[in-house]
Amino acid sequence: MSEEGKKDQYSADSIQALEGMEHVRMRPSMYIGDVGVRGLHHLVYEVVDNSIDEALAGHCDTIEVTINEDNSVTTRDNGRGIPVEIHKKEGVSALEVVMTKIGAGGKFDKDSYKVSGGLHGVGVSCVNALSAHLHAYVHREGKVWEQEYEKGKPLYPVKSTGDTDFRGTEVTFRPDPTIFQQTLEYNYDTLASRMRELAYLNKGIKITLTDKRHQDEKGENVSEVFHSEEGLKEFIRFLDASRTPIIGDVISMEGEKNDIPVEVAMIYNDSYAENLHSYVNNINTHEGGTHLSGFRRGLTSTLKKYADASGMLDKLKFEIAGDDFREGLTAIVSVKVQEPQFEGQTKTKLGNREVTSAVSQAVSEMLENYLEENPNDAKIIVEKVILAAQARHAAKKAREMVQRKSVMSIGGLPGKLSDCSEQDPALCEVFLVEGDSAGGTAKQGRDRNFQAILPLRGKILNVEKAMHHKVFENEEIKNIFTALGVTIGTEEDSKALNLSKLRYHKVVIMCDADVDGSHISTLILTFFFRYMKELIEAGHIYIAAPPLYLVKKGAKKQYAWNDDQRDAIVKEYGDNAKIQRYKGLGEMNAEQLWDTTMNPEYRTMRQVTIDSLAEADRIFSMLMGDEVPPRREFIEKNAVYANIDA
Ligand code: 0RA
Repeated sequence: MSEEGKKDQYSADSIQALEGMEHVRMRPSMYIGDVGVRGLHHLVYEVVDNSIDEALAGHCDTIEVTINEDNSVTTRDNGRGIPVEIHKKEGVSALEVVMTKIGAGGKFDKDSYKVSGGLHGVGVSCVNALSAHLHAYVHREGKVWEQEYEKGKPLYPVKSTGDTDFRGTEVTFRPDPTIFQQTLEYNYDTLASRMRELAYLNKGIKITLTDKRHQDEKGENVSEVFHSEEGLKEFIRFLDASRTPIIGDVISMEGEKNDIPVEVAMIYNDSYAENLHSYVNNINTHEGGTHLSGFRRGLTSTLKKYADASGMLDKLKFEIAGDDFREGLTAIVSVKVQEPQFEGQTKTKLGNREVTSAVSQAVSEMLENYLEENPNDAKIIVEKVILAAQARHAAKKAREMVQRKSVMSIGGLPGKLSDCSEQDPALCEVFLVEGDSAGGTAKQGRDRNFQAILPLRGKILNVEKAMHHKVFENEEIKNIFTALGVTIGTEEDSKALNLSKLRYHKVVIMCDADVDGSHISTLILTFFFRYMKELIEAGHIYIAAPPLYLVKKGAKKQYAWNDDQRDAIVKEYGDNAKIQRYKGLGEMNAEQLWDTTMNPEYRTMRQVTIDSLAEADRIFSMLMGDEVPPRREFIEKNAVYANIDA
């Protein structure tokens, strides 16, 4: 029977009775989030998290991850090795129990220090259940032990196959194509960015990532080693590589408060962006939570106390707000919590109350020491805070202007917006189009029932370098806010977006397919990332993909989106095929633009997603910052033109 058939037969009750492994195969998203690209990569993280757990317990310092030619993945560590003796209760090897019992997770020894890793902490059995084939090797006490599985079912009992001097666990798994129907292809950069993050979060561990699918000029496999001796301190330097620090070095601390291991690192730079990244048991808590509140509380109270005592605030006519202490701040908070409670929409918000005061105390102690020992830096920080407070006052006025406008109905919509007639936002799309002329073509080409057009004039403001009030005063940005119907929370401590009045569920950035166009796309994306991140996270932002070429011969014509496609069409048409290179949207007429780029039946749009907030932050600051060399390198590495779709 097909998997689909099974799904229909089982009722809710009988699902409960199902064996755990079968349930994982029937409802994979419950365990790994989804069965798309993310879920596929999650399998690797799940196994690696087990190796990291071994390292945290002090038994492992080397992890190797290899993407094999067939897109199977091998992970290898020098931990204790999964236990192999006969499990008393189950009557089979512990290795088999770890690999085939959901929730066993292998964590039998409750006494040892261990915290749950993995986004859902589901363990390697889950990876096994979702793999067409998995081969486990354990090197332990001089012997090699092996077992293989298909879709989680053992092919033979655990057997010893030889002697070894090595100690550790090796797992090779090939994801099941019947589960991962969207794609089976691993993305090197996605894995690299997670391995790098893990290396910074767990200093001292050496993580090697190798891609056997690709070789460099010398014929060697693409490979990188991630290893950090200084941990979060180096992570901050990496994140802020394109920003200019205003204090001597990264401020950091590491310690335990109320039995909770806390690590914090921070620096102030000359930008206006607040970059806080928080982790619980190595999981990026996108939605923050109690640890982040603790960080904010510790930072605010300590700096406020220092500033008050310094007398520098005496002439200030208004109160300093929490936000003011975080302008130009890049910080990472990482805690390890035994039984984390995850809340929020994406279950990435820490709920454990006791963590707030632990982090707050840690941050206060760290900062008090630093300010005392570095009076020059202390003065620079307080001056920055005062400037931020003054700018915030100006920004608040500008923001209120935008709000007032967006509350108004049709009359308040920007004059340049050509709206659609459909009223249901879920069915509506808005195209943000570079330039008035392309805007005109799009306006003629669109389906006015559900597609709206908002032309943007030339280069939009680089928000990476602008102060907040300048951003809210900018005409194009005001137009985007009012057209989308999005408002910003007015609470001082929460600038969360209100998406309930979002007027279009698809917001499409449509720019020329050249370097200038991609620069403008990146500027618009930077704006969304810094000021409307929720819109990206909710999957509302898309990038249109106009074709690069039109190939014609006689009455025949076809579009091409890259050089390979173009060459294939030319080959098909034979001699005398005429190639037209589109330099911009403006060269297409309305019908062509509709056919290739706007018609939902034929277009290919790319949805903008964020794999790693830390990585996205670093890339945006680099692309939009002052330093040219890293930007050039990024653009060259990412070939034809720079795209951010990760
Ligand atoms: C169960 C118990 C112990 C370790 C592990 C599982 C373990 C799992 C994985 C997965 C990849 N690498 C791993 N390394 C270890 C504790 C071991 C003991 O008490 O000896």
